[in-house]
Amino acid sequence: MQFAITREVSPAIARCELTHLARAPIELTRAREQHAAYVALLRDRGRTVIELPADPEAPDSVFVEDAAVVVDELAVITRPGAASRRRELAPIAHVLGRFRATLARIEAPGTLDGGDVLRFGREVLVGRTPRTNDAGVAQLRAALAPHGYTVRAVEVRGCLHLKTAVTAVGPRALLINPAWIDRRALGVSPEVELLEVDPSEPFAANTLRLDELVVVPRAFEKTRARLVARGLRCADLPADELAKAEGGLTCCSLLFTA
Ligand code: CIR
Repeated sequence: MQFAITREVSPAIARCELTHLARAPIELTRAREQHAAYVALLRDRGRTVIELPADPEAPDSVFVEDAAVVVDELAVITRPGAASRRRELAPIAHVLGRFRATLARIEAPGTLDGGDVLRFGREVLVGRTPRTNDAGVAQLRAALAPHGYTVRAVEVRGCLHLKTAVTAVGPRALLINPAWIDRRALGVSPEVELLEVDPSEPFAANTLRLDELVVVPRAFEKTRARLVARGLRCADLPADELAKAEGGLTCCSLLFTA
């Protein structure tokens, strides 16, 4: 079965961490409506959704992706780079413990945000960002390498996470914002197709791939048109309210099979 862990938007979302964006008022009701549409799409696409209740003490807890890296063989509970986010881990670890016999953990001094981890087949790219350090990358490698994954650090500049700058839109295709990530630094094999966002839509690189469907934030029509022209099946979702908290589409779920 295919599962998705999500978490309701915290009433404290206005106190979220921000790195590259100026603080703008976030409408809680609107954020919750958009999040509900996201959860509904996951259900439509056959995911069994495990929705955790909101945590009023954890402003960013809707962004569950950052708390864990889940592969078929095990789950790795992260240690987020922002100390305010570490209380988010326990409930996620509790749920994942029902599905994976092994839960590895990133330990101090390591830091790692799940948003910095892009799995592409057996290749795992990890963004080196203010949230993810070398010790975090090394610990993730130690946890995944015995299962046949290659873990490689990638430099990212100008955005929060690796997946703000690049996501997979097909089994051999990545969508990138070349302003935030260097094509060559990605180091993927030459047969991997690299598509680019429309330059007027820098945040469009964070798409959510559900089977063959590529979900794009509704505001990014031009990038979506590029993907459609390339023959990809696309859908959109309203995502602008949580985007003010520097969150994208991948951030709001942890997807895995069991
Ligand atoms: C943060 O700065 O941690 C949150 N405001 C946004 C996290 C977004 N998560 C993600 O990109 N995976």
